[in-house]
Amino acid sequence: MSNQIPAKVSDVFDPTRWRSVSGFDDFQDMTYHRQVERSADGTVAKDLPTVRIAFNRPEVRNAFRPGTVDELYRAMDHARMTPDVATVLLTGNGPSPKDGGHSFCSGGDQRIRGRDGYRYADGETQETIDPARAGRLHILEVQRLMRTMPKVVIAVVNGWAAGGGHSLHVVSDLTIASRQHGKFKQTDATVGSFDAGYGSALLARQIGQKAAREIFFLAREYSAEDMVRMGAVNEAVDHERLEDVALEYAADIARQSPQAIRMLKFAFNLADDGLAGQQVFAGEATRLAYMTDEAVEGKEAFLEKRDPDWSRFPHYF
Ligand code: S0N
Repeated sequence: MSNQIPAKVSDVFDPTRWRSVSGFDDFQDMTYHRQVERSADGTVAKDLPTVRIAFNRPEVRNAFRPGTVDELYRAMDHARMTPDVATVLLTGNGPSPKDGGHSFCSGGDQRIRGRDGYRYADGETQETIDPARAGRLHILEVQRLMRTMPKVVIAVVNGWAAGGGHSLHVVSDLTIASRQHGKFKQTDATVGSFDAGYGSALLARQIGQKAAREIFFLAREYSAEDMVRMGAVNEAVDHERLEDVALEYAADIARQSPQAIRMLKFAFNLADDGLAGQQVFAGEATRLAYMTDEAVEGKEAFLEKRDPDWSRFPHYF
């Protein structure tokens, strides 16, 4: 593990609290950090249970292109698979070196949106693109991962959350936003796209049909305080305290039972996610059931080629 203090990637990022996660040095559009405790001499004393995944294209308001989404998915999946990570902070680096603008994420990069829905990487054309990688709205794969991963994802909205960036905050379990720079605008319909899945329907479940339709149909700008009033954001905080407060949330989450947090997240999702939500919840319930003597008896009876003896297990609670 590197003791190196990482570069300062954002105005609200305190590099001494983080280390770069190894194995992700090839990232171009995202950054991925693990929270650490450091000794007085700067060496890493221990890892803490929070990671920070951030869009790193502030010059285009942290818009995502295909490679950005690939990197986001890789970091998110690594966080999912890291047993001692409880919370993911999803945020945006910046401000922009061009004009000082703050952004969480402004959604799909409109400069590389193809007429047929493809999103081309630099230099690619419809003729040269690898068909296996073309036409994928794979930000939706990230949304599903965020939704089904057994960790709490907190959107830390440091600036603009627009279009597909707005949807990522909707899909996050919690949202904290900068009082001064956090701004929300659902521009999908303005540019002829539409997140007809979680971005709209889940938002309607969260804040009600009329308010969600207003956000999409009018494409107006909302402040962090507006969003708190609507119930779409948990808290608006002073900009300079944004990541401190996010880490306070994460510390509280880390004090809870991991099993209870998983079951609660999956329970909150279950009804809205239909059978897919039931499957995720049921998978965790089955894993728990495997830990009981009753399930062990079923497995052992099979392996010992005998009938299971259920007599020790009641039909009631
Ligand atoms: C965010 C906005 C409101 C900020 O306005 P502001 O502060 O006035 O800044 P600008 O001067 O407009 O921007 C600064 C520079 O950044 C560039 N830029 C900003 N956003 C984008 C972007 N999304 N793509 C490419 N470039 C962007 C500006 O062009 C400018 O550059 P320069 O300095 O060179 O002029 C404002 O910027 C804004 O409205 N941005 C566009 C927001 C938007 O419409 N996003 C796309 C919405 N649609 C989606 O995200 C698709 C949804 C989606 O991803 C999805 C959903 C469901 C299923 C699949 C998908 C999928 O497509 O993958």
